[in-house]
Amino acid sequence: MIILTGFEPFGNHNVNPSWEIVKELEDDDTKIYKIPVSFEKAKKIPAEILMKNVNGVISIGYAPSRAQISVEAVAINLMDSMTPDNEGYTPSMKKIYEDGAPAYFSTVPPHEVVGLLKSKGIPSYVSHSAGTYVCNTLFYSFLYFANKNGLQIPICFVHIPPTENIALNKPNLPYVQKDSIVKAIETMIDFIYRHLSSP
Ligand code: PCA
Repeated sequence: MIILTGFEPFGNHNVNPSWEIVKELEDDDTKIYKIPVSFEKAKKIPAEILMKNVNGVISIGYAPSRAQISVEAVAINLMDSMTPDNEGYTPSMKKIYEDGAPAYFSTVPPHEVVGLLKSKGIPSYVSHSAGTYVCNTLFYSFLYFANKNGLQIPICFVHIPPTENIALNKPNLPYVQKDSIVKAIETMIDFIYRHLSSP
């Protein structure tokens, strides 16, 4: 079973393309979760999900100002935001988990993934910061719980740019076709099954 997560809308964005993509990929072997844009909720959800028998986790978040798919290399133990989450919480220089490491690396090799995506003609790059908003908190919390419980699970995070529907009336906004992003995530699911998940 592969777990895919996307987020609900946040800020002034009335759709979150991460959820639109994830919805397309649900099937018998792929379970999907819609994550609230809430620091407190996002830090607790990974524990529940990882208790199930999972082969891998791919979390997706929307990065409105990025122009390509970015595969995150690392999550850091920090919540620091200028804008409130959907519950009105605006943390400043707060640790996600007091007993957590300063950072955890993705357990899916980001350069291999990006190499594979580029070989399929999908523009993408390795990112070294998932930010300090709710996406980083979710990614960190997955890695924190896996680490704490000795779970060797492939866990990764992908930030996606705007899709064509969002860019329709914004002539200067960079975007990537939704179909390309769906193909990118399918490629990552396949990569996890072929190279990383235990039998
Ligand atoms: N993007 C935000 C939170 C939810 C989402 O889709 C982020 O990058 O933190």
